[in-house]
Amino acid sequence: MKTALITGITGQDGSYLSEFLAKKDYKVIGMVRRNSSVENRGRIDNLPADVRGKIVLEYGDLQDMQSMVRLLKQYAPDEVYNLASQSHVKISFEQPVLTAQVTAIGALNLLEAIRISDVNCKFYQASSSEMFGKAEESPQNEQTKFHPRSPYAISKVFAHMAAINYRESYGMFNACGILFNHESPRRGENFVTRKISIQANRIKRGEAKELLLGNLDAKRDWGFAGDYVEAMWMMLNHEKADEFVIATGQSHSVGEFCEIAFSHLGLNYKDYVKSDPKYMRPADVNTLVGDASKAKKELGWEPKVSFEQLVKLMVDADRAKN
Ligand code: NAP
Ligand code: G4F
Repeated sequence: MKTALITGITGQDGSYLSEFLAKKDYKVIGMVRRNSSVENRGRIDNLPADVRGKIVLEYGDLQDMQSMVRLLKQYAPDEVYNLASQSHVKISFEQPVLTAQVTAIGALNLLEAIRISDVNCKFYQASSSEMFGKAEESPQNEQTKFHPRSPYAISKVFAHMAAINYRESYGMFNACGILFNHESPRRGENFVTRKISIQANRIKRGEAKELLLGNLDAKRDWGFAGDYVEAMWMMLNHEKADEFVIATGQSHSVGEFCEIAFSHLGLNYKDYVKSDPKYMRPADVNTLVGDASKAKKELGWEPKVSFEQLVKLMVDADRAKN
């Protein structure tokens, strides 16, 4: 039985990856931060009992290297997935230093913890399409130049390059997945897709009158999180540590997401969606679209859920919760 250590296990991707690995008979060690309440563990605690039974939660923090050295020595994992970060782009403008401490230096802390613990493990870094930012070419692939547009994206570039540098310097098996946006019913409520799927249902039930958003013209390459965690595992089980873009190859605007979500509930989004400066960013990324040819060819990875299916499954999941 293999052992995987996951940082960020309580997040969207952490829950899907845990589920995926548990079904492959891994023992999963999830690093969790101390909180005043354990309510943020819902995504893990609600997994089926046979899956939950293979997950052990342990305290640790990306900002606390000692806690990670302890876990690495205790469990000697075969695979380490670094999914933890301050992952909200708009909030990174409000907390730039914290974002860098967690998302950039936190990743370096973990790489150092692996190096000094001398544990023989493979390492996955959750890199982001936000690193392309104001992209110079479209679609973006592994060779596209980075032009980060936020403290979050700058931090991700640092962590990405640190993972590559530790591979080159110390021979570590460090793979970086440059993942484009991926969503699900487990997406955090303040990311745009989930904000739309929740509020469209509230409007349908008569509990709200409008949905306030920021930039409706921004375009993203949106896929399903369940498909994307499989790519993480494929990267660590590939013959060589490398970088891979993971994307659907199609881009849609925030407005299009609203259109499908509202019409799925029999509503016209134009009657309810309004733009509010409060949700605008000092610098936004207007359009991102990824070219995942390398992952398709070398890993055999393919996205399975289409954009329209994704929007509808998120709206349906939030409808069923009430
Ligand atoms: P998420 O839902 O925001 O989850 C982030 C996780 O990081 C949570 O478990 C959070 O714990 C944990 N965390 C935050 N600060 C920490 C710290 N100091 N020490 C330890 N854990 C900490 O993010 P996600 O959507 O699952 O994304 C997973 C990773 O992929 C992130 O690194 C994100 O930046 C990256 N990424 C995401 C996407 C996407 O579209 N989803 C695309 C590209 C890259 P709490 O529950 O305690 O807050
Ligand atoms: O849903 P978002 O907040 O996601 P964003 O900024 O693309 O970042 C997500 O995907 C990245 C991968 O490219 C990850 F690395 C990152 O961790 C995160 O998971 O915003 C998407 C777009 C933006 O252009 C934003 O300006 O939607 C626009 N938007 C318009 N109104 C809004 C809103 N975003 C949010 N969160 N809230 C709004 O009201």
